[in-house]
Amino acid sequence: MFNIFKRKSKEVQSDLAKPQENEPLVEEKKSLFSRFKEGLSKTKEKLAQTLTEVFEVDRLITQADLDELEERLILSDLGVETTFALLEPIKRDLSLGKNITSKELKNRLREGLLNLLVDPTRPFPPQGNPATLFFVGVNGVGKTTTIAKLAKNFKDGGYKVLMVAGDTFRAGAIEQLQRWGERVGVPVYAQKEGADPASVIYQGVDKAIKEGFELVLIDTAGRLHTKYNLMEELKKMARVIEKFIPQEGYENILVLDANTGQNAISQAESFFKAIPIHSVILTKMDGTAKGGVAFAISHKFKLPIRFIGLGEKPEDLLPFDKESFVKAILPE
Ligand SMILES: Nc1nc2c(ncn2[C@@H]2O[C@H](COP(=O)(O)OP(=O)(O)OP(=O)(O)O)[C@@H](O)[C@H]2O)c(=O)[nH]1
Ligand SMILES: [Mg+2]
Repeated sequence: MFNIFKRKSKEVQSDLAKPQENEPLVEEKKSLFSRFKEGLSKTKEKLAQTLTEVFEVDRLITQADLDELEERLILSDLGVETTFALLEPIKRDLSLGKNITSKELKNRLREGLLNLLVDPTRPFPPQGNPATLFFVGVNGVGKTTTIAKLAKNFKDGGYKVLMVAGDTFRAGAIEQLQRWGERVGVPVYAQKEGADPASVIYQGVDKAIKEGFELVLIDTAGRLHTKYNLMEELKKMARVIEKFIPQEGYENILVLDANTGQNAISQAESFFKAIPIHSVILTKMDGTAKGGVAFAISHKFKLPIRFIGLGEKPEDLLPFDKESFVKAILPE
């Protein structure tokens, strides 16, 4: 089990104000790297196609190489803005007449890619009683599955966990969460379909406080980020949490499906406008070649990526580790 899921004693918890405490251990990094490598093979293939031509033999690179690389990185879901940010210093050096070999370019790209990924500034889970995680995102991105996976892992790590069925909109959503609850052995607070989600959250968090739950995971209905009313509803739900839990105690997590590539950017933009977003979970990284979107999201919105989903089972949710991630998707 990963360190991040293990319950810390109260003394350690208060010592744990530093986010570095969440850093994976050395042996965890090794295991993350091999899981990432396996799960991210499609993204790697796509990037490899982009990069091998430049890296195949060690030689001096030219302006034309960089132009070609730029075009390909943009297409590999890094997007325009992020690609420019990545290549700008390299282009500048080349235009100043510096010699850059393809080996050096590879090292600089690795460094540059690492720098695009923003480090968390807050510990995880957040320092709340209960620590409260609020999951938002468009339809079908994997919110409910991700909550269940986290519930299982944190429960196994010794936390007292409650899931709250804040999706009262989609038919079958409450039952879906309840089924997961039974499967992973974590209780679910739910009301009836059609109930006001803000009131479900109110009651759910209230129950968690009264009954000493340490971690609350709140599910919400998938919503099209372009629908005004749905985003207003989300604001109301977020305000309920703000009332109960101090700022350092909750985290609003945007769940994004990596398959959506650059569309994930416009989703993030809309959710960001509605409520504060503290971090991102990228799901379905297993089936896609678009994993490069991780760089675009993290860089553009200055958001840390907390976990990535590499499959449908609870053990397929992995803590994000940027060194392992970059190493796994770059050609050797
Ligand atoms: N391959 C793969 N499938 C995933 C992953 N995460 C979720 N899924 C699948 O994606 C589908 C949708 O997942 P849900 O958790 O229901 O998504 P949701 O965001 O809650 O959907 P709505 O509540 O309808 O908005 C399910 O079939 C999940 O099994 C992942 O990391 N990899
Ligand atoms: Mg759902």
